[in-house]
Amino acid sequence: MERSLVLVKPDGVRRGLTGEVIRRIEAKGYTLVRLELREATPELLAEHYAEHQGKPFYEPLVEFMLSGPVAAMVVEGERCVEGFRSLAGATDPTKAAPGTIRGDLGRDWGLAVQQNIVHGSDSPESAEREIGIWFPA
Ligand code: RTP
Ligand code: MG
Repeated sequence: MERSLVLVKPDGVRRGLTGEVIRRIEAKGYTLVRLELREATPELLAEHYAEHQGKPFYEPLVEFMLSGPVAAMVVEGERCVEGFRSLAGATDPTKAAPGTIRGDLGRDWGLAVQQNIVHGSDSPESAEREIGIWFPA
């Protein structure tokens, strides 16, 4: 069965949207197999966001991800990686379609980085890599 790593980012946790994100995941029919509220660390984020190191938004992204607790979860279900990306919507919450998490609940705050409530793995391979980082065996 396919798995995805989903994070409710610090903005989502701060705004009390963790339950709403879980509700949408479960309503879709996916299963939560791990769930933990935790603080990220610079080391963990350097691994998680390795592909973004050196990009202009990398430093503000790490600062944002360290600004409060994150709800980390492993979601399981048929094609759930692609399925959760559909539930999440476009990266830019202003452009994200209504009906999606980012489209319904996110907006542009005019800050240095998109604070867009959730992360979802972008491929089954990324998912296994990210699950290993957040939930080492
Ligand atoms: P995610 O990895 O969080 O699921 O989001 P994504 O695939 O839609 O976006 P990605 O390109 O992987 O970027 C990772 C996160 O970096 C922040 N970002 N801000 N120009 C900006 O302000 C900007 N670009 C990227 C977002 O938090 C994005 O989710
Ligand atoms: Mg991404």
